[in-house]
Amino acid sequence: MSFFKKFIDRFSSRTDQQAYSEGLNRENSSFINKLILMFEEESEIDNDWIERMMVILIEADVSVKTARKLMKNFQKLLEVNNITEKLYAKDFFLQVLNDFYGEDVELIEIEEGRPNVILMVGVNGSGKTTSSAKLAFMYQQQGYKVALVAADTFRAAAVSQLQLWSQRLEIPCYHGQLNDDPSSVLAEASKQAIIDGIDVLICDTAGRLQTKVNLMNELAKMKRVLSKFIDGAPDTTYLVLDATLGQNSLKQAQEFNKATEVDGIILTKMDGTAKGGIIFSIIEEMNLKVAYIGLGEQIDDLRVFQRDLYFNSLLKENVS
Ligand SMILES: Nc1nc2c(ncn2[C@@H]2O[C@H](COP(=O)(O)OP(=O)(O)O)[C@@H](O)[C@H]2O)c(=O)[nH]1
Ligand SMILES: [Mg+2]
Repeated sequence: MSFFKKFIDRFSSRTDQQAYSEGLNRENSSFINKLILMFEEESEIDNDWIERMMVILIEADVSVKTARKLMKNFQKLLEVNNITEKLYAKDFFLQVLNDFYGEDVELIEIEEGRPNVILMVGVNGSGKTTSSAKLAFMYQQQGYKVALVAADTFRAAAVSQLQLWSQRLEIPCYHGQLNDDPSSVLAEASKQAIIDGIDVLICDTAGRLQTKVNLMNELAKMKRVLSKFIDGAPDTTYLVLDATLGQNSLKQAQEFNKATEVDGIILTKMDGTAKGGIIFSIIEEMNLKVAYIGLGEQIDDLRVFQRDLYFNSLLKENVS
């Protein structure tokens, strides 16, 4: 058994709950710890406390508008339920977060008999290539035949990075030459995926910062080409965002969201931030939900976003 296989076996037994607990930042300064401490104070809720809660939320990248809304909903719920003590308020706060977030995003169902195409978009460094490999691993674990496409043709390293992952996972990696038109790489890959009987085709793209019109045209062309060879493709488009960039990642997200139809967010590097409130702003500002979160650099550190697990991890001291 190869080193990598052994390594995968070791990690793949981790539950989502464990991955969340290990991955989310729990240092003293973290959003999570501050929130937990707020509910441990043995006194009644007053305006000062509500304001401190607001500050914690805003510091954690929740936008001012969203933080206000959350706290307003929270106060209403406390009033209705006659709760005045901080010690008893935690579960109600959890309920407010859950209600505000709403249902989790629906993941695509893999259709048999054709390549189901996932398109990854987002700026350079956000974690597209790594998340493509992690998604490939996830689908492979479910028994699907998976292939990767290196449609980032602007950096030589981008292809080799994806090839390395595909070798480790022992799956095909379709690629072109440096500076090829990404759409032509996608066209060739689509044809090959059909020949190879691929179930899930994950397309890693470049994240060049460009003008809105160029970005829009490039993404539209990629989608057009995919749908030309595979009916209904891309089945889903994920926008990959780096959680450590906070409100800046929100600005990038808005650019992509305007440029093309995005179905969900992959929020990476949640292990590297003491924050996490960006999730609420993404919903409020863009009406998009988080499909997956990245909780580290290992192959199984991408997990389906589950609001219950996430919010519980925010407010419960020891979830592991
Ligand atoms: N800690 C951590 N690092 C990540 C995560 N996702 C990606 N990275 C790292 O972020 C860097 C950029 O990732 P990459 O996939 O190359 O980004 P791309 O330019 O969008 O393709 C790499 O060093 C990755 O290992 C994550 O969830 N957690
Ligand atoms: Mg990349």
